[in-house]
Amino acid sequence: NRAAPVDENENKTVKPPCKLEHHLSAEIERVVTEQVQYARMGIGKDSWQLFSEEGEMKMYRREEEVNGLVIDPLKACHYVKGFSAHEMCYYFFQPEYRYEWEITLDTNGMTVIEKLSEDTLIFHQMHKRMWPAAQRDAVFWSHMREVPLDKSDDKNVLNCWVVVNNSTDIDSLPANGNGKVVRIYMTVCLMCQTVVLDPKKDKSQLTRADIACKITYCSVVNPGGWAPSAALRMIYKREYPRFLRKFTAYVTSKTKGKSIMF
Ligand code: 16C
Repeated sequence: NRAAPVDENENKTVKPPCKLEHHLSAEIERVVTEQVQYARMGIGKDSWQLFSEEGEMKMYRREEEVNGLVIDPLKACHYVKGFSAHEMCYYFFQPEYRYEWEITLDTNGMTVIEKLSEDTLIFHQMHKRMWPAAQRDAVFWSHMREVPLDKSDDKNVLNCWVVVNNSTDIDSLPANGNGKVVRIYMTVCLMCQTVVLDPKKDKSQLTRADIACKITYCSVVNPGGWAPSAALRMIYKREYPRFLRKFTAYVTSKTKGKSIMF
């Protein structure tokens, strides 16, 4: 005589097989939409200053400060043959690869705090100290998804993937909790498009020689507390190019000889 099982999803607007919502769903939807729009704008007519150029890789910044702290927004564009948008985003998102390419992490500096869904994780990261500033840490959600193509996309673009990393607060890890480590606040967006180099070929015939990845990486990092402006600008001018050069070489080596993950 037991009562019929209660359908917990009965009154939810989103029902299986759609993804169930979690407490960050609405924020993620809003930030991802904004970030994709912003990445799609490219360099446009805004006043971006080119600060680094190495072959196809170009990096731009705008000098900005908030309460005396350097937060210079960055936009980087790159184009690399031989791997897909999904592959580039996959290696950037998945935690098991992070120590192999992320050089700003302190020893054992990365922890997955929570898995909200297959495509959304919450990370805590402890970064290397940049003397004489205090050590920094970050808590952020990271979300990966395929983005529908847009009419502004080139006609040789096959698909588009994005990873957005955005700072968030969690009660168990309060900012500046131990008085030594300062919390940084960031919004990072890696948007990638798979470009088909031979339009005559069907998708099933494509090899690594027939594809390229068009990359847009945007970031704004607020140092959260005092850090010497000149040194910080010198460091990011060196570290962002190093990151994108090293990370794309890493994706090339990880995907070599494997079937393409579209
Ligand atoms: O997007 C990237 N990585 C993602 C996965 O880890 C994620 C993390 C972004 C955080 C980047 C800020 C880390 C600053 C830590 C302090 C600097 C240590 C320098 C050590 C040098 C060996 O989205 C790739 C990120 C590539 C970052 C390039 C460096 C940017 C410096 C920005 C300065 C921030 C303020 C630091 C104040 C002391």
